Amino acid sequence: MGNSKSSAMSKEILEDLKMHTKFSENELSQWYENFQKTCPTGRITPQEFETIYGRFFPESDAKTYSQHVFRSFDTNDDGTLDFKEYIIALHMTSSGRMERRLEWAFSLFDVDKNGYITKSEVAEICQALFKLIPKEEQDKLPADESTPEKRAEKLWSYFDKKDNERLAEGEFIQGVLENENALRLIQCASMK
Ligand SMILES: [Ca+2]
Ligand SMILES: [Ca+2]
Repeated sequence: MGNSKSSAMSKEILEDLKMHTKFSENELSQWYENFQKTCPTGRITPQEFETIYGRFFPESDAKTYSQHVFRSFDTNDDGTLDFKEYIIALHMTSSGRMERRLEWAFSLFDVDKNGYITKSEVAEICQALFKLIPKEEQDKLPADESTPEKRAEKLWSYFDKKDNERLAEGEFIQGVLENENALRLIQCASMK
């Protein structure tokens, strides 16, 4: 690189991240260094993300799911993940606080980012989740979860909504908190 400016995190971003996450300045600087190393351009493309993500699911097809995860992390919608988005994502998905993780889950299911989840969005994410389950494990699933369509149907039924109604964030989070099965079904089975 040879450009010293590009290797330092701006004060503004650092302050922002310290405020919005529980990470320390030390941790953030460490991550920034690693991020710059793996990603010299400072931006992760969907293709790079797919490659990174796919390593966690060697026995299944993580492509569609990783695209959804990427979309949920790309908060400014510019088609790439910058360091700030990456750290916020890390914070939300690894947070010990269930509610924070469910806020992220909501953004994952809200495919068109309009602030509501519809039944067809649930169906779309269930399709992607299903592909993460290795073939031999798919065969062992209970009858009412054995296809993406059935899984979506079952999950939607926990929210007490008609097929043409939609879920707001609070309803989604509450519904999942109140029902262990719903919590299980919004996650990928192989990621325990
Ligand atoms: Ca972005
Ligand atoms: Ca939506």
